[in-house]
Amino acid sequence: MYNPVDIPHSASQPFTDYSRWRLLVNDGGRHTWHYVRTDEECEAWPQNSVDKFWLGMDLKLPALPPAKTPLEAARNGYTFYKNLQSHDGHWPGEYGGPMFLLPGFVIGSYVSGMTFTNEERLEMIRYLMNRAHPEDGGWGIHVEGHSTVFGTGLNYTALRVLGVDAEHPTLVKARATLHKLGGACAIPAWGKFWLSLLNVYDWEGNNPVPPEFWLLPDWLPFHPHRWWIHTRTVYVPMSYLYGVKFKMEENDLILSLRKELYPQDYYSIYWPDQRNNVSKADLYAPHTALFDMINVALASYEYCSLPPLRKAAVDRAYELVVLEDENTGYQTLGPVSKMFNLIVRAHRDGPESDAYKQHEIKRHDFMWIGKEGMMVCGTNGSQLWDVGFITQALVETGLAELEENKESLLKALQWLDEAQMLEDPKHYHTSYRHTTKGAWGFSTKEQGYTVSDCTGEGLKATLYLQHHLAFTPKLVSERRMCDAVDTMLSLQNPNGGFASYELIRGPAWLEWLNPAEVFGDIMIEYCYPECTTSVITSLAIFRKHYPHYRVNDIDKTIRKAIKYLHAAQYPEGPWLGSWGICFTYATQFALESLSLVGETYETSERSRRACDFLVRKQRADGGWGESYKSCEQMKWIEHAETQMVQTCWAVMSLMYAQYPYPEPIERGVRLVMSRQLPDGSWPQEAIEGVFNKTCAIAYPNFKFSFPIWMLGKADKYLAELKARSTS
Ligand code: LAN
Repeated sequence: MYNPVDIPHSASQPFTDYSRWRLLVNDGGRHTWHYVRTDEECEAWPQNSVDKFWLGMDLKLPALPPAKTPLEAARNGYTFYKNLQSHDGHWPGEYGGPMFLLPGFVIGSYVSGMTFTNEERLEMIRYLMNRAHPEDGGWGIHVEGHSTVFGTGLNYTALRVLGVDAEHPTLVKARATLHKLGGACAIPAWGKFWLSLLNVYDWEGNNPVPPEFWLLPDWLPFHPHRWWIHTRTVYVPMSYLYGVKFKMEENDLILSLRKELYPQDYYSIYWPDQRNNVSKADLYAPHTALFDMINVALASYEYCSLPPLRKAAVDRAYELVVLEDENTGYQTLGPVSKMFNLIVRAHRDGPESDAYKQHEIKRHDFMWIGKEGMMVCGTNGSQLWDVGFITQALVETGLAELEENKESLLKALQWLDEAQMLEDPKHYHTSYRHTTKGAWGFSTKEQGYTVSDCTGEGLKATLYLQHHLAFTPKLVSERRMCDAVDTMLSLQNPNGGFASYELIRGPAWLEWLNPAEVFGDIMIEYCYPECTTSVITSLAIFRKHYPHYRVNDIDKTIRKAIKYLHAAQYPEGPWLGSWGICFTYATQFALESLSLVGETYETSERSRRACDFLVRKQRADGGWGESYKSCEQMKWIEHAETQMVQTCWAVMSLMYAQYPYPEPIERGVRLVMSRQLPDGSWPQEAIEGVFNKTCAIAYPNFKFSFPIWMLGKADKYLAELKARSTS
C-alpha cells in the first residue's frame, strides 16, 4: 500500500518538520495532532506552549526565583505547569508505554484499507526505531521491558507495513532477535491473532475464539458479559473475526513477511502445534490444564460447527460491536477494541459506510506525536485523571487562591462540568453496561465509560473547586453530585472493595481461563485499594457539604470499604498497586482511606506498620525508588534510581498517616526540591503506571501534579509538626 521509503539509519532527528505539528483540542477535551502544510496556515495557527512541550521543544521560559521553602517550590512548579493547560481547561498529555498498540493500528488499518498521512507514517516509523532495544534491536511489551516475541514480531511487521525495507539495519537487527527468540510461531495469542488477520499466520495456529458464547444464556457464570470489561470488549470483535476467519488477501508484502518472520519454511509449519507455543520471554500467565482441555474440545467443534449457528453467533457479535461503537462515538473502550471493531465494520459495512468513516476520524484520538515520533496511546487521553489531581493539589496547598492561578482553576472547573456524564449509555442493558449517570470517566465524556475512581476524583475535584474557593460558580448542581454518589454506591462489591469499571460479575475461577498469556488478572474485575480510596474519600468530602443525602448508605459503604482495605494490606505493611508502580502508589491511597476513620500512625497498628515499611525503604538520598517489576512479581523490587514521583507518593502516605517525625518527610522534600529545574518543571524519570500486572504505562503529568501537591502539603504539615513540638 505504501511505497517503500528511504528511511535514514538513525532516528534521532525528526523525519518531519516539528515546527508544523499542532495539537487540536476540542469537543470536551478531544485531542488530535495535525500537520500544518503551508506557511500561511502555520502563521494563522501558531504553535503554542502545549504543542512545544510535548514535541520536546524548549519553551525558553525564564528561570524562576529559586525556591527556599517547599511551598515556593510548589508555586514555581505550577508557574511552569500552567503553561501546559489547554484553552479548554484540561492538561493534555502523552499516554504511551505499551508497545503492542501501534502495530494494532498499523495492521488494523492496512487490512481495512485505511491509510495514514505520510507525516504520520514517517513519525510512526521513527518512534519504533527510537524504541527498539539498544542492545538486541527488539521490542518488549512496553517501553521499558525486555525484548519479546510479542513486541518484536508485531513491531517488525508494523514497520514493514509502513513501508520500511526488510534490509534496513533496524529490521535486520530486529529480525535476528525475533528468530533467536523462536520466530513468530511462538508469538502469544493476541499476536497470533493480529498476524492471522494479516494472513501471515494460519488461523489453524490459533486457539479458538468462538462467537457462540454470545448465544449462551446470560445467567451462566462464565458468560462473557461477566468478564472484565476490557477482556470482553476485545473478545466481541475478535470472536466475529475468528468466526468469519477474516484474512487479508495475499500480496507481495504478505508473501515476503511469511519468509521474514519465521526461521523455518512457512509452508512446512504444522499449525495446530503452534496454538500453545509461546516463547519463554513472553510468558507471564501460563494456561491452566483446564483451559488447554477446553481448547481441545473447542478446536474439535470448529470442524463440525453448524453454519446457521455460526452465522447467528457472528451476527450477535456484530450487533454488540455496533452497540459499542454507537455508545462511544466510535472511540470504543480502548485502542485494541477500536481497531478490531474497525475491521469488523470494514468487513461487514464496507469502506463507504458511515461507520468506517467515523472510525477513521476517531482513530486520530489515540495517535500522539512525542519527541521520539508518533505513538498510539493507551486510551484517548488521561484528561479527567490529570485534571482531578492537579486541581485538588492546588486547592489543598492554597495555590488556588493566588490571583495568578484563578483563571486557570475556573477553566478547569468548566472542563469538569462538561466532562460529567449526565445520562446512561445510549444502548444500556442491551450492551451489558453499568450505569453512567453522574459518572466521570478516565478520559472524555464521549468515550463514555464510568470508572469508579475517576468518578471519585472528578467529584472530589469539583467539590474542592466549588466549595473551597470563593471565586468559583456552582456549575455542577447538587443533583448531579448526588448522581455521582449514586453511581459510586452502586459499585461496591460484597467484600467492601471497589473495582475499576463495574461490579465483579464473574466467579474467581474464570481466571483459570485467561487466554492472554502475557497479562495477569484480566478475566474478571478485582477490587483495588486505589479505586476503593478514591470512592470513599470523595464520599466523605461530599458528606461534609451535603450531610443529608444517603447518610447511612455512605457511612456503611465507608466502613465496609475499610474492612476490605484491612484485608488487602500486605503483612509487612504496604498495599500492592495495580495501576501505578507499585507499593508506594497504593499505600498512599490506602493510608488516606484509613485516616478517614481516624486510623493514623498514633492510633492504628496498621497505619504504623505501613509507615514503618515505607521509612525502611527510604534511600540514603532521601527518596524512594521502585521498579515496575514490583507489580509483576508482587514484591518490592528496588529501582536502580530514586524516583521523584514515587518519593512524592511515599511522603504523601506518611502525611496522610500523620506520621509524627519530620525527618523522613524533610528528606523526601529535599530530594524532590533538588530535582526541580530553574523554570519550575521536573524532568521525566522512569515510567509511572502499570496495568494487568505486566504492562507499564506512562503518566507524564504526574511529575507535575504530585510534587506540587506533596510540596505544598508538606510545607503546612512540617510547620504543624514544628508547632506541636514547641508547644
Ligand atoms: C487504565 C487507565 C486508568 C486506570 C485507572 C483509573 C488509573 C485505574 O485506577 C482504574 C483502571 C484504569 C481506568 C485503566 C484500565 C486499563 C487500561 C484502560 C488503562 C491502564 C489504560 C490502558 C488499559 C487498557 C486495558 C489498554 C488496552 C489493552 C488491552 C489489554 C485491552
